[in-house]
Amino acid sequence: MDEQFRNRLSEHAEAVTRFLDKAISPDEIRQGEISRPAQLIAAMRYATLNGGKRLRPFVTIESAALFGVSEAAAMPTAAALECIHCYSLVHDDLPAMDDDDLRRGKPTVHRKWDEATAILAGDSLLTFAFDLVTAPCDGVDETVRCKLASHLARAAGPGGMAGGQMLDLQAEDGDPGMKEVLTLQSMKTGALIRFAAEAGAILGKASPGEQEILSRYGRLAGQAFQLADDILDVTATTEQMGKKTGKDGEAGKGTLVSLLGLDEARRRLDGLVEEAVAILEPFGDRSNVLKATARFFAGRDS
Ligand code: GRG
Repeated sequence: MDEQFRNRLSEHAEAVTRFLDKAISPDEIRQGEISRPAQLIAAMRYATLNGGKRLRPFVTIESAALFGVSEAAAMPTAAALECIHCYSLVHDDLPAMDDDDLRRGKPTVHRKWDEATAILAGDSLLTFAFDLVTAPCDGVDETVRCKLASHLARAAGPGGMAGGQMLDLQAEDGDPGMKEVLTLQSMKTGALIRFAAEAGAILGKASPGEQEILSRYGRLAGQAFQLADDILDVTATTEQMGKKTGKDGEAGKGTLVSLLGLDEARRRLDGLVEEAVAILEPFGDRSNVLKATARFFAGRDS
């Protein structure tokens, strides 16, 4: 992978971490808050500041940059998205869901503290995300913030990620086919990644046509990300991924790898990346980073 791309990824990731470190702090009481319980804040910090790759915020910051929006103006939305992603991981790891002991190579939140703390940390990250996205921010007017909040809610809620998780749990008892697997994946993992790209266009007040391009790119990038994850689940080690692998097979989960086989899944992944790159062509070289991001999603090894 191109060194310039990796540097850019780590620069944005560090900026997101600095922003979250400040925003989710025991002393950073916001107007209207009464107090911030130490254990809850500690669990929220542990969930967000423990080494995530920050891929979704990266897509938001880079999509926004395509329309001339600064990193500072995109940051609250990017960080909000990361909060929702981290909440979903905390809740996904709970005994009632995937029952995992390891996340990002460290004990999961309910293992480090307890289930109640993990549930409340997840709830708080979800709620806090909407505080971040709607709070006044230089260069982002009220209409834009309202639109971002609405799109984020639809991506994370019953018709998006949470709904996808429900379908995923139900699929364990059934025998889902291609259509079912594609739908649940587009909701469970895809919706947040689609939002990551759409958010840049919303922040940049892009034309409806441009917004549609970013939305389609986000959909394809999300599919590529999930398909790479399914492939890694059967090809990578637990150490490499920082979480238990081989779980899909153990749970009897239908994935594109189990439905298509590894070779066909890899061919499909290449096709998704080609499509994602082609869709950005109207933006020319200005979209090179987003094109590289789609390739990175497909080629990642953790
Ligand atoms: C509990 C409402 C609720 C939703 C859970 C996203 C999700 C839905 C569950 C996670 C299950 C999972 C491992 C899905 C595969 C794709 C995925 C989200 C991988 C982790 O994302 P990365 O690689 O993680 O971006 P880091 O740690 O880098 O942030």
